[in-house]
Amino acid sequence: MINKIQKICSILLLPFLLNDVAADQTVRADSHAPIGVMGDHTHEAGEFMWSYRLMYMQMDGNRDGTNRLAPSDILRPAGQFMVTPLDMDMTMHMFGLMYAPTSRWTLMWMLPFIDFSMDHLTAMGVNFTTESDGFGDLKFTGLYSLHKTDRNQWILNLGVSLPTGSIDEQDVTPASAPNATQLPYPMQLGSGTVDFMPGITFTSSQLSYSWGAQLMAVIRNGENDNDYTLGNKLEITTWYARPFADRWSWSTRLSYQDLDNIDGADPRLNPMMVPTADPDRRGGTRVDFGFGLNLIMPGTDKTNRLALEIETPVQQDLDGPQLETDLSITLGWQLSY
Ligand SMILES: [Cu+2]
Repeated sequence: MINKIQKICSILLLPFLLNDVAADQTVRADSHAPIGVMGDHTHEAGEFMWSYRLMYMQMDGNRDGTNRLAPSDILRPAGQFMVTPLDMDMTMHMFGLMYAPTSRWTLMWMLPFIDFSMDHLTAMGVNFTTESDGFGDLKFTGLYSLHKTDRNQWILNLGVSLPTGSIDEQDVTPASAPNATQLPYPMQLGSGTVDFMPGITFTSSQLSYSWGAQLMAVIRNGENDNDYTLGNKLEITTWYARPFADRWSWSTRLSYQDLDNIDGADPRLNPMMVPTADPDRRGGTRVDFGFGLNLIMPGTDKTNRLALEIETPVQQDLDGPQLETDLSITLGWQLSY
């Protein structure tokens, strides 16, 4: 028993015991942004990086503007809908590959596998759940190192998202059989359009801390096969990180997101039935606060990183009724060589 405790303690303390070993190591845990940020760094020419992120997002309860709504505010007779969503869970597995053909250019591919589950309540008092899962949109980004010194770097992010994710997810629960129905917009896995993702990233590494900022847009092009276009998105984020115990760093982050409503409409969805089927109830703004940890794992010639980030909204203003976001957790692993 004591042996076991000793073993567990030594594993937990390993990063601290290895301080001396890490002292001559040049790679800092905070040389990568908090794990929720994408495209924050470039690689040396010829370098590869594989990554995997497990992202979990929890949405619980509805809002209109900044006010919270009870289901009875949304459902008839007080409200105008036959059905309301109650909560939604999203689990996403994000697979990534980075490769730098030159010191100026780093290429990045990302493919998500998404799993949605949404609970509902009807005006008649019946609960039901809808689910969808599958691969989302494949994203390809060219990261151009505009300016790099020992301390600072400016990166131009030139991304494109390809419509590999399904926009024809249907409700296949026994309750809906045999007439499968089209699931509403937030249960679909892709945008159905080719989207541009331009952005700019700045990072600065000082002796005892680092910080960075990123501005990123998602610009949709044309209309998808189901006669609609998801809203454009603007994201601004800034973070501050501090190394501790050499192989570790902690971070705080603030991000702002502005999402537009949907243009057009899927003719199979009835916007009078449930708020999630209304293209004009998808937009809004949100401010998130995040806390993260980065770790460079000891004992390997490859750079092996683990990271965790937890984010929670501090403000959200939604075109509702719309589900509010409550929590998101990102766990990531990165291996470069
Ligand atoms: Cu990388």
